[in-house]
Amino acid sequence: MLQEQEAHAAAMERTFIAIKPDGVQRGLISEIVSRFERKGFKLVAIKIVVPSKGFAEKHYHDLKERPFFNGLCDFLSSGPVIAMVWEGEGVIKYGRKLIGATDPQKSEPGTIRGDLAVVVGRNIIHGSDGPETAKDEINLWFKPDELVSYTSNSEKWLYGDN
Ligand code: IDP
Ligand code: MG
Repeated sequence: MLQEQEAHAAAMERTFIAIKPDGVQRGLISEIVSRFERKGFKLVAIKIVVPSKGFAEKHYHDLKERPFFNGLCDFLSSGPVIAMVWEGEGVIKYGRKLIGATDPQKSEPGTIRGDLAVVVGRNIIHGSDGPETAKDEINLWFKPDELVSYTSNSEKWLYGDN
């Protein structure tokens, strides 16, 4: 039992998820939050913020050589963004599955972008693409004391205890 609890704790991951200005303006906050929530992932941080252009450039620093970088950073800083941290086993990789392919034309139906977006420049949501990026992005967007560690009532039903 203790071993299983330790294995569960070790498998726990956190990822950074943001609803971009288009998702907020289109009234899709609750739709997106509910998809992560119903899956069984746990919300450990959330806030609404209008990022500055400089902040957007930091967030997307990996893409600074791409032709769409400037427009992308203008867009991310154009209005309110919902910044979140979600926790759960496999949440980094599975969060990307829930989100779908970068280009909504290629995202499968059933994914967030597949169901709710049409073009790559307005694909409504961001999710960290790996463990290192997740750590960096959580640190960029949140102070440590903004992350809330707690045990959810449903955890034993989601993960079992034997
Ligand atoms: P991701 O959001 O699926 O991780 P990235 O390749 O990291 O995709 O690109 C970051 C964001 O840049 C995308 O979500 C999208 O909004 C935008 N983007 C990516 N490729 C293009 C493009 O070819 N044209 C315009 N915007 C793009
Ligand atoms: Mg990315």
